Amino acid sequence: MGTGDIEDPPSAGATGSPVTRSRSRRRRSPNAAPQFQPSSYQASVGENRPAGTPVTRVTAVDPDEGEAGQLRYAMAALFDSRSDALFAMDPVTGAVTTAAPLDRESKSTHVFRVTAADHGTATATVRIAVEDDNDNAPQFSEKRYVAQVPEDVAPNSAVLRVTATDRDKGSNALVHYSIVSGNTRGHFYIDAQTGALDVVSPLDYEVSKEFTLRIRAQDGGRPPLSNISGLVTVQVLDVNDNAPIFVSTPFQATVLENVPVGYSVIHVQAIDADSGDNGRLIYTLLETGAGFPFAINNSTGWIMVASELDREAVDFYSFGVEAQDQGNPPMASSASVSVTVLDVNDNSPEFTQREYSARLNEDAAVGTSVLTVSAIDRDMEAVGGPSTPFAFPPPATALECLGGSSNPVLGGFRTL
Ligand SMILES: [Ca+2]
Ligand SMILES: [Ca+2]
Ligand SMILES: [Ca+2]
Ligand SMILES: [Ca+2]
Repeated sequence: MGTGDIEDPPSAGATGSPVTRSRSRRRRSPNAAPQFQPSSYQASVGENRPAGTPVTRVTAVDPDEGEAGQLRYAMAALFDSRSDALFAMDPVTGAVTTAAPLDRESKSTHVFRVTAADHGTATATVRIAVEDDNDNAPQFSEKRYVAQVPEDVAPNSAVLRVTATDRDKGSNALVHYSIVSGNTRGHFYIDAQTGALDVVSPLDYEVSKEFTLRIRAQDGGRPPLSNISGLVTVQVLDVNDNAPIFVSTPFQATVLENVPVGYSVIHVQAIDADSGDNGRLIYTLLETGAGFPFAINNSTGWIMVASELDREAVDFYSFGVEAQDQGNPPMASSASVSVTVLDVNDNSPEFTQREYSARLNEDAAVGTSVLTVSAIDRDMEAVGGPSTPFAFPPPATALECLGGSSNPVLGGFRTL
């Protein structure tokens, strides 16, 4: 390299003086085009590096003696013009550097045609691979995953699968899943590799109707990036797994025999822990024949008088009541009900004979028994039955009436 080299670059860089160059080359040796060695380059550089980061250097050899320094390098994107703004080439040294931070996830490979120009032009290709940085966290495929699971689902049944993708590469994009919160009773398990969510212990709609699980997706970068925005809502569906249960059994009631038809005697009630039709109860009476004097409101469980009662005919009823839910299949329970019919004074005493007659000597002594009459009262003593004394309606007569207290009542008469 002499002073001539220092003077030469302007003419080499400009296209305006080909004559001068030709003349000087001819003077030295036969012209030959430069050649790249090698003719193709592979390089790599990390993403996110600052502008000016060295990538590679290309070199062409100019057989023309002493003029290597006059080669001018240039590069142009081969397939995608976006590459041009991201790399720079030193026209003198052939050094390739970044011109801006790179993003592997937008473009992972850049290919250039490079040229070295002197009296001729050499070309080569440079393929630059962008190395991955772990600069992307995994992203879930859904904002919220929703699944519905019947409460009687078998353990280890699949619920759903969450998926998160990571735009990075290799282990930087390898996603592992875990449950962050919401799995309070440990009903759920997530496969760390696949994101498959399973039920692992029995659910009970009557205890928990819904679960909201927060899922973490974490990549395998160093350091790892994670995303805990994954939400899974598991809605538990009711199954008819509870039979109705009667409360405060056995049911016992009393009712006056003269209450009107429609009178409410007793309320029987069962509870069912299920929901909807699975807990909607229909009540029916059991062991009742035609003419049975009680009926039940199917939906409320109120037992009412359905026809007139008569304690003197039947004073005690014992029967069953059933509550059946409307699930599929339905479940039912039964209980016993007893009703005691209470007396009211609804019967008059009745003489056993319509007419009595007796013969009595006119000189009968005072106190002589004359006649015994008898009457029957079908009511109970407490409400005005047989204790009622016999008496003559006024005016008074010469006979005294002796009351009785058993049924039939015997009444005696004697002279006064
Ligand atoms: Ca990346
Ligand atoms: Ca990543
Ligand atoms: Ca039920
Ligand atoms: Ca249930």
